[in-house]
Amino acid sequence: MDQEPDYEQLKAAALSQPLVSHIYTADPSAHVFNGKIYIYPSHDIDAGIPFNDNGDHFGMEDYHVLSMDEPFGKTTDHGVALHVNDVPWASRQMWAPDAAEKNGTYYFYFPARDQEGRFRIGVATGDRPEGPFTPRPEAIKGSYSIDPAVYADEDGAYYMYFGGLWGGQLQEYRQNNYDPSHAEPTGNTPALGPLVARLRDDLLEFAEKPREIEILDEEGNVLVASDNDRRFFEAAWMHRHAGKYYFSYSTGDTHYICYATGDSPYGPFTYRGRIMEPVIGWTTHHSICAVAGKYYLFYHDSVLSGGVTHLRSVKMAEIHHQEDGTIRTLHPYPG
Ligand code: FUB
Repeated sequence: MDQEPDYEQLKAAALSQPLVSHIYTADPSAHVFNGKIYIYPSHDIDAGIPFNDNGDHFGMEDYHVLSMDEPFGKTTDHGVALHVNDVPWASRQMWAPDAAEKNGTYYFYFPARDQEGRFRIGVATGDRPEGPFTPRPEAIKGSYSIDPAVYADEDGAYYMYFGGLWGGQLQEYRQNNYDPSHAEPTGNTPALGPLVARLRDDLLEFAEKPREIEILDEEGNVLVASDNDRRFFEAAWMHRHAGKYYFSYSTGDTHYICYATGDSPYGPFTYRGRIMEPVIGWTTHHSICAVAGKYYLFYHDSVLSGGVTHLRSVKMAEIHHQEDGTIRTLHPYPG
């Protein structure tokens, strides 16, 4: 039997400490708005649902927005920004969100199960980065699965990246069509890719059908399904550095945060390495935010809750892009 980790020791050895400890938070999407860092996390609770591979125990009901004036500064919790009871189409499981700003309006994107139990992605708007946000009555047309990440490109276009396997239901879709008889591919067949869709100018709907992204190995072949150490699982994120697009993601059951680079927001992206080794807890999920010329990784782990996988805490650490464009791998417990 595996020995229970010493959480006090892990806490002391950790790269960083939770940004807040009065609530559990996870899946942090960080942005700079109006000169401040805003963090849009999931709000973890214990909904009393037993653990399973479908992630049913992640029974979150609402979202809080966090902010700080500067990296590693005091974190403010702005309270409830959106509750599942206020979203007409959603039934449960308010999972990893993101936000974007355009012309002074703030757009909050979130996945939740609809009344039939299928994940959709919704949008809610507000006039302040911390909310509250008013949800649209319907989910985004043509949206499915989980983990929206909205990237504002330098030319003014906005793209949504999304998708997640297993409980995130991505394996039940092919070419945007739902068929619950489909399972995750296996063996040497291509792994399922994440999706990307450009958003309409009003940022409320897709401007195009979602396209599957290819993540390639060093020889230019699409990563295969059995390559669990490198294939996409969930937690898509996009950032740019030195003219390149960096697509980063979680490998799920192997617990890495990896990245791949390319020349277009649509990919293809070539696998480049790991940003972070596994954290305590099953899930790993992150965002990358540039502040005053430095890049920060926002991530989570379950050390504070003593390893409870659905009670996580958001943390942050600086990351470094090296001369050759690679990112130095972080170890979450280096001490
Ligand atoms: O927080 C619920 C789910 O766990 C997220 O949507 C996934 O990315 C994983 O972190």
